[in-house]
Amino acid sequence: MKVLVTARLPEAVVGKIREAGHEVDMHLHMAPLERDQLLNRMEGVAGLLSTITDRIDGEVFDRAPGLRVVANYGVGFDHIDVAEATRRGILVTNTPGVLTDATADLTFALILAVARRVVEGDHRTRSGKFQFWAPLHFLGTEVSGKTLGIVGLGRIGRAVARRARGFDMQVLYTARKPLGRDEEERLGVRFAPLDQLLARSDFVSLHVPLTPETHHLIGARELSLMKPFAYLINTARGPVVDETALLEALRQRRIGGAGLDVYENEPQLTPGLADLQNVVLLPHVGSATVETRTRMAQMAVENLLAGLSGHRPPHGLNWEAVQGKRGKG
Ligand code: 8YV
Repeated sequence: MKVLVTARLPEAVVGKIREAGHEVDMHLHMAPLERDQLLNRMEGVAGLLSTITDRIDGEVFDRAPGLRVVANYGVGFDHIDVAEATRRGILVTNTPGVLTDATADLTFALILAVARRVVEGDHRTRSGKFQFWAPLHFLGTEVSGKTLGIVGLGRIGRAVARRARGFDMQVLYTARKPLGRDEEERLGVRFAPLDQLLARSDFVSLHVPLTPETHHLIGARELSLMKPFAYLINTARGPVVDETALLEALRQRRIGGAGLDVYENEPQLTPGLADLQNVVLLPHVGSATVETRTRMAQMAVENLLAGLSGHRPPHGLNWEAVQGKRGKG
């Protein structure tokens, strides 16, 4: 069967698709496939291994009537129309778990970077501006012992909570379904409704998927509830935050700063954001370690091969629904 891999992945992993007897068409350039290129390359495709930079919707499915599986290289799948895939009997899979630690680590990298002005300090030192030491020079905010608000306590949110313990932080969280008391105690976290969490936290870190309910979850009103010296950290999805409102809050110093790995209109930034001192901006690298990206590729390929051979994949998002459809079809 024909498999389209829309981004360059390690040869050792892609080799597994060939070993299984499939023909692989892999996009080899670093820059993502343009929409037209993606549509043109869909002809005859039965398996699609794709990334966040591809919008996978009905128009894509129309080009490949024999498409059986879309294996997403990543845990978040807001760029894939899963309902439409299900309607057409196309299996969609993702790669949960393997990127949890890398993303939680990066969350802490951002917390520390914004609070201790790591990037600003690096620039200052490189540019020869470190000319003396003084007691009141280059002060930041202490992280240890502060309150961290985790919005969304899924796999990554929990991993962030575990790391926060090492910094003796108090951890508040919001979740669709609060945990039981025992589990809260085990994790060292306490439930707070979003408004309270925002008002009480020194660092607010977002770990919710992007859905219609979480779109602009953090807007002008929510930012106005935050403490004037609190920091917002986003390693989840850009559109969870109203970036224009965030820019305004940062400009007016209504919050202390922000550490962002994701943006509302990625890879574009809201004009003005990059001019601010009180932000650290990363290019969506939450899962970007050699170890994690290799595991993601392996898991995506396992999912893809299972789907192509009609077996239950390790991480299918719509396996049961698709089985039901195929059964009827
Ligand atoms: C990936 C991510 O970089 O898994 C996710 O949801 O955002 C990142 O880990 C991206 O999805 C690659 O497709």
